[in-house]
Amino acid sequence: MWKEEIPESIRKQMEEDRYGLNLASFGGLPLKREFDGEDFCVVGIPYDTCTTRRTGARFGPKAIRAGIHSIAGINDKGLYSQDAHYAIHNLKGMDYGNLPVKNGYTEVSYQIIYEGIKKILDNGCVPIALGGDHSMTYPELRAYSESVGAPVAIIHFDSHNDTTDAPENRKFHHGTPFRRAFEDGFLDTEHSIQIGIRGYVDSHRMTFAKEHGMEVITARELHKIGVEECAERIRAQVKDAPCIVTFDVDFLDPVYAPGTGTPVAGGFTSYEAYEMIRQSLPGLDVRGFDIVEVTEDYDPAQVTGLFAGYLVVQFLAMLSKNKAAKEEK
Ligand SMILES: [Mn+2]
Repeated sequence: MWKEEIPESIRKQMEEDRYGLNLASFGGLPLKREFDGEDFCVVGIPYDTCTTRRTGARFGPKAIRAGIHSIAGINDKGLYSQDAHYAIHNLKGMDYGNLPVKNGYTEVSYQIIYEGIKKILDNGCVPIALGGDHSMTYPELRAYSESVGAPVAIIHFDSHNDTTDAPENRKFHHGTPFRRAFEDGFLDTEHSIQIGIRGYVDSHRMTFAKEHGMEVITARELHKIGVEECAERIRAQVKDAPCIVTFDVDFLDPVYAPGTGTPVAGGFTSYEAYEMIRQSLPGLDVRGFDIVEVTEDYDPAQVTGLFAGYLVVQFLAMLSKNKAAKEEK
């Protein structure tokens, strides 16, 4: 027979489900839909009908939540990241679960995404959206710009510009969100920046970005200048504009993130991505975050979800440090 007595501290940890093993919430965060003064809210957007090549990003939220289990959890000191050696002590978070999008029905799903992000913002939380294909950032930007009362800038990590000028009948897909967002007045291109671009570089997509004052750092350029200089250029472009971070996992080289729908070789390492978040975001007015295009069906080792979960932790660490710095002032 085992000893029936469980020390109180251990019992508390067990009840906290710190590795999210029960209902697989993000990092074991409380899975709920009522808000209670949280700083951030994780939300899954399992929509991938707007992909143009390989589908499966609808399973991204599941893969990202699964990826986080082994690397972070809630303890008395908050959500922590072993890599960052920093306990996220001053943020209260929750996991909203997934938004009830309907694959195959783009416009109603956009409405659900817009309403979901708006609700999170209206409750004073920073949304952390787990995608899903990249088209979801378009309705997200509507919610952000309404919340701010002005167009919002993007810090956009991707191998593609996602500014395709598609004709009417293919207006909405994962290659068009930032052109649509600009046309509708949700996107502040003049403080926006795209980083890591290496697909369709000589095309109208790139011309659009440049014509509207959006800075672009191609993959080739980034390999040359390195993370530090890139972080400086991000900060110089965004300045104090309200912005969001939108991260397409195909920014990474397929070696580091094989689980994605439109991989392009010649990309970046997980570590470079984490450093980019750490070095570029301090002091910026970041209103939200999304990580998109995680398609783990193509990744038998499941390293893509692991990367993505960990990226969110890096973002939360920055959010936490920004909050602490603001409170010190
Ligand atoms: Mn993209």
